[in-house]
Amino acid sequence: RQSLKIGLIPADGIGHEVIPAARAAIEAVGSDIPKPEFVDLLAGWEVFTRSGVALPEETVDALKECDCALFGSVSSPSRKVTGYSSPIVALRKKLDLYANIRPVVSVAPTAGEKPDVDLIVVRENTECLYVKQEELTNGEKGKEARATRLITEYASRRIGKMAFELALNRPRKHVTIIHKSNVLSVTDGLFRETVRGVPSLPEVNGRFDDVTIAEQLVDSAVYRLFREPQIYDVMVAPNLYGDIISDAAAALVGSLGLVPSINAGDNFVMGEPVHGSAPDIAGKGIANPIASIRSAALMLRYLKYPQAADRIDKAVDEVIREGKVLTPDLGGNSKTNEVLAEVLKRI
Ligand code: NAD
Ligand code: K
Ligand code: MN
Repeated sequence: RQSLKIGLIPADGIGHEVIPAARAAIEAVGSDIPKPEFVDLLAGWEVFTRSGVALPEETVDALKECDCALFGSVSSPSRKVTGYSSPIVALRKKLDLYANIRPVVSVAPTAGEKPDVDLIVVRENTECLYVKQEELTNGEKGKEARATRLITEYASRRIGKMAFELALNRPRKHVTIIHKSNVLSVTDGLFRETVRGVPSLPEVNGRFDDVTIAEQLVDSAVYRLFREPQIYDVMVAPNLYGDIISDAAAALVGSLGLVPSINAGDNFVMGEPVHGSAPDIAGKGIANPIASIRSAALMLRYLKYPQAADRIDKAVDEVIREGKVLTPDLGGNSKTNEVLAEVLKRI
């Protein structure tokens, strides 16, 4: 590559405060990556209220010309608004970013100490209840709402492969399948069986034979996550469970403002902090930029620039360990830009 074309979609709320920080971190790694070229793109609630479109065609077209992208967060309303549909859910489908990879790692107080939490949530990113086929009807006893929950063998298999692939590169090589097939034996049953079957697929050729497999019902998985998070290495889950488990895991490491993710497909990757647009703190300049900065590192790692990713991650680790310049979500009183400045100094 001569240059690295990166689409930037801050979207709404604190997205405008944290995505510029991620951009600055990428610029700081210099020659460890091809020259970055940034493309500012629109999506979200704010652009919807101005133009009536939450995900402009131009944004999707421009992304297809990019090597990768960073997405901030959208402010999706909790009520139904005619014409509005979450652009992040749509983008994941349009670009076939089928895996949402969310590493949750506690930063040890001293270097070299084993962190209590060191896991990756691998969330299926295209189906489950997020196909958003909902209907409201009038039943005999009042309104009735229904939703379709789609689980396919195809999507379960490719997310399973992704989970085993990731496990292969980790010391513990352990995959836990999250499901609720004691109740949802057809949908979650298909997910569970398909993921379990991945290691014996002919095309896999025994590559995953060293990976150990466990499974856990989603409710008790959350319970065990809080009591003994160290049992988890790679957790693979259908879309909704993966969404919930990763926010829960974020609480274990101190803040949602720390947890990064990538939306990955076979041909494209989009970094994205796990958190939302945080309307309660938006505009105050106190959003934690670390989740976005780490999302940039994760994206660069996925694109096979491990040196650049390591430099960013190490700088962030140091700032957290030192504990002097932190945003309020981590008990500090520093601003977004002050945390960024500390990170940039160390990159
Ligand atoms: P949220 O993640 O925005 O906020 C939850 C809590 O965590 C808030 O108290 C917030 O202040 C705090 N927080 C989150 N990120 C932080 C950061 N970087 N630094 C410091 N504190 C941080 O979740 P919510 O309040 O339930 O949702 C707000 C909006 O975000 C909703 O409209 C929701 O639809 C949207 N959302 C979008 C995405 C996405 O873009 N993928 C994900 C989740 C929620
Ligand atoms: K987000
Ligand atoms: Mn979420």
